[in-house]
Amino acid sequence: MKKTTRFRQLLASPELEFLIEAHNGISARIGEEAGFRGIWAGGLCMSAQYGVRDSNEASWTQVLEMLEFMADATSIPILLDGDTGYGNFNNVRRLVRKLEQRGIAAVCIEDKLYPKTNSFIDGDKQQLADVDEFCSRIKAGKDAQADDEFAIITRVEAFIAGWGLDEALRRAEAYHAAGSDGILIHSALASASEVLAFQREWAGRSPVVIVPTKYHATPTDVFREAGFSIAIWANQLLRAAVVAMQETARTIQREQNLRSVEDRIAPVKELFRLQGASELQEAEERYLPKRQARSRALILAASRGSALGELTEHRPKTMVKIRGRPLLSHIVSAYNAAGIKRINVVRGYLPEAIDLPAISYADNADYADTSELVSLACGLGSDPDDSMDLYVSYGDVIFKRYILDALAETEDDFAIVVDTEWHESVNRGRAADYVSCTQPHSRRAFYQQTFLERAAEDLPENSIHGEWMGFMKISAAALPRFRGMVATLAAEPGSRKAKLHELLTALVRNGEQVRVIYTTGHWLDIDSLEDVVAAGSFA
Ligand code: SPV
Ligand code: MG
Repeated sequence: MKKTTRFRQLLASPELEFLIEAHNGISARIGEEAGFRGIWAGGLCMSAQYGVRDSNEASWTQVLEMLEFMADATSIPILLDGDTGYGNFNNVRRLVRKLEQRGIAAVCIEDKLYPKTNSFIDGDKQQLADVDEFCSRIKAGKDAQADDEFAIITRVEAFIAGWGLDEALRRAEAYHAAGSDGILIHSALASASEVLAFQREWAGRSPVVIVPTKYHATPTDVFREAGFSIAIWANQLLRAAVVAMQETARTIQREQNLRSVEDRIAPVKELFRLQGASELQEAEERYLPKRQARSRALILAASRGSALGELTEHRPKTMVKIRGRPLLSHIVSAYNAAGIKRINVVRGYLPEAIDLPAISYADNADYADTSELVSLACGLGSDPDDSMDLYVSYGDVIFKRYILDALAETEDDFAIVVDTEWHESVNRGRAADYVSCTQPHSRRAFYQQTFLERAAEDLPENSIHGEWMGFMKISAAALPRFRGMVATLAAEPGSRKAKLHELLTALVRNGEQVRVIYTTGHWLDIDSLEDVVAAGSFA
């Protein structure tokens, strides 16, 4: 239903209806949410929120601008307090057309002269408009409206200006004859006697609207029984806000902290809600091009690294310095350079010694008696977010960003990076995760995808195709499955010491395809003092 029609219904309703004052978008929405069926955009509060006087100091187009925000923020009709119509008949015509364009349902104009001032400031000194001239404003406004349901309420200021009931009735009659859709009868008395006397004599010739600001103590039932059409609560929201703002400003100024105010003010989230922030998020989903799935990283860094001796007496291996920066900081930089900034590190040995900023931490308290699988389970458990791809790597492996870029290009659920230079590790007799794949590294592997078959530390040399560097990418879609598998495996008796290559083999056993990306070099596993030295030139 059109807002104009809804306002007409309020005006014609046999019940006493109410309008609540609002002066900007958020107060209008608050009024609607409270259950009001209509809004009074009052001149007093609209000008006050701009910090100026209710004397046409804010231009009518500035009022119009704010009205547009109010109409956009609400679904209920707005009655504008249009003061005197901002001029003569010509200004009223233009006003009516502009109000219709901005979705305003009705306007109230008062029989005074431009520039007007508020009725409660020396009201009896205020000059009323010539009746005929004011009627020309009404007629021009009615002729200008494009929508038949748009309403023009005319406000009789006879009581305010110190005239009596007869003058009020004479004027109301003339305005009614000129086409006014309802009379707003205003009074500055502390009792409702003037408006009640008018209502009795007017005898229902047209709907009568009142503003009980000064006679606020009169019970609402009195208005109901008198048969008024609408009562306007004309300034209470802004007055309430003023008290709250004054108290809050003084408190913050005095205390220079937010402790005592924080719980007494609306949470920021409430502002978001009133602004309709969630609708924008939904719209972004609908309209914006889908961004590449974002990624996060999980770094397993629980072990001490005893082979480094004194170097790890007061810090875990991942905090050993390479070129003046902890190993972990090099790893974080490589992730950051690949656009991955959300990083979770699983700590174990001397957790408080790992304190790089902008990282979240999970602690494997049992690190001394467990192995990588338990740390992985611990890290996965600490971050239940499955909306991003996950990269897993070790806190003692430094690498070039190239490795991450190669992984990022895969669209597989599971992908690992395998170094083709595995002979060196075999020759040096160091423990390494060897893998056997669907095909060895060759030119062919460039155009035919390679998948993992087995991973172990003790593969027979003739079935080794490479060495796994500990990098694994799990797609967001596969993460729930991956979590399940890790949890099941970690819960098995005897798996407390399980290494990650066992997880790889378990994935294959469960029918998952684990994509293999062959590379040569570009990474370094820090296992010994020699490695620390070598890392200096690598980094
Ligand atoms: C307003 O709210 O701006 C009004 C009502 O016009 S009053 O302030 O009582 O004049
Ligand atoms: Mg006003």
